[in-house]
Amino acid sequence: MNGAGRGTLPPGDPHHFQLSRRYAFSGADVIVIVGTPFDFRMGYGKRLSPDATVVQIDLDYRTVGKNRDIDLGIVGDAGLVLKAVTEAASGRVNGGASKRKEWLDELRAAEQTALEKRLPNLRSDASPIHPYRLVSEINDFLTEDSIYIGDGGDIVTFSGQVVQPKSPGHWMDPGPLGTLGVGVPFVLAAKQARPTRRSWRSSAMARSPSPAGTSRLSSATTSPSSASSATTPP
Ligand SMILES: Cc1ncc(C[n+]2csc(CCOP(=O)(O)OP(=O)(O)O)c2C)c(N)n1
Ligand SMILES: [Mg+2]
Repeated sequence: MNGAGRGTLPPGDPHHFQLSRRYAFSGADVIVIVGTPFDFRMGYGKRLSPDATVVQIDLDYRTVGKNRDIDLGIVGDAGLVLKAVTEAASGRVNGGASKRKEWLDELRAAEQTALEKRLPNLRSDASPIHPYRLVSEINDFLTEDSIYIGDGGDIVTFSGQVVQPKSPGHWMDPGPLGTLGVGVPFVLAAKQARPTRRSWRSSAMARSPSPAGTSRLSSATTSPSSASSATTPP
């Protein structure tokens, strides 16, 4: 899942994977890309296995098949298209999820390996704080209603690997063009759209001339947005 899709599956869902996207792209037989362009996060399509059958669904016909050849393109509202596909496939799927168990287990193992690699930094007491520890601490504070807004380069990458928004629309980031500076306007917009929800903004503020191999992060702010009120969500 990329930023726009984060939270679509809740953290506990058996199909929720956060750290194995690249692994999945390189090993899958069929890849269905829904509502997102082949942008820098997918190596403009290069990270998808060249042998995979690729289906792309998007509302905008200009996005379908852009940057990478695809096997099937469907132009339309993602929700409506997926609903129609589900209806058409109902009762016709041979074996269903049980047939994909082996692949799902493989992905889960890749996910676990990636998590274990990060664990020392997630728990690190180092000063300045390691970005993994920072975003992990914020994640522990998120409630069902929290909207997480990331603004930056590295901090969004770190956040994307750790932070788990609880439902769709509860994560905002600089998007397919990586446009920095969206943090404050996104907080204002989120507050306007969902006045009773709490928004969290994370941005890495400064660089330090740090020794090679250590974090470039010298300070970071994480705060409940100044635009958010103390109103308890309903
Ligand atoms: C508007 C804009 N200008 C420039 C860039 C190119 N760019 C990508 S990451 C980056 C550095 C960002 O540094 P910082 O805001 O400190 O975030 P961090 O990487 O530390 O999270 C720059 C300049 C961009 N993505 N968007
Ligand atoms: Mg920075």
